[in-house]
Amino acid sequence: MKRVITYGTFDLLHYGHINLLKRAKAQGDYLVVVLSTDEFNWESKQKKSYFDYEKRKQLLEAIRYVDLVVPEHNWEQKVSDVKLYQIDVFVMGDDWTGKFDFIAEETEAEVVYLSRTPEVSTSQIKDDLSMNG
Ligand code: C2G
Repeated sequence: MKRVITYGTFDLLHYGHINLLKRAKAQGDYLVVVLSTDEFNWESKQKKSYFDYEKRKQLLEAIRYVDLVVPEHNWEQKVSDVKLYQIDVFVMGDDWTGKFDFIAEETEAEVVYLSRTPEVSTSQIKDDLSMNG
């Protein structure tokens, strides 16, 4: 069983997120999504998600590619997560390219950066809605 992990806020879930989750799952057989808590978003990413953690978790758990959703509390938990969940492949969108290469040095996991889906983002959705009502 090849186990994959990825991280994110996944607010206002959109097809860019789905494309990422689909390709992440295709890297193995089991996908763990580590979902940023509301506190982590606010304190460390200066993001206030539209949907709270429980709702974002509920949405992710409804996606066929997702096998497990667990909380992301801080930036530092990735190495222990990879070990805890016996991860073989660590996946992030390529806006993070290079930022998590240390995972491959400190664990047995391979690090894979997948291309982002162009022209869609949570912040763009929010901007469009606030401008167009
Ligand atoms: N993503 C994508 N295409 C988009 C938008 C997002 O492929 N158009 C990917 C991002 O690259 C990321 C994942 O979807 O891999 C989740 O995106 P966010 O919710 O914006 O996650 P982020 O804020 O980057 O949080 O510790 C890592 C952080 O939790 C990552």
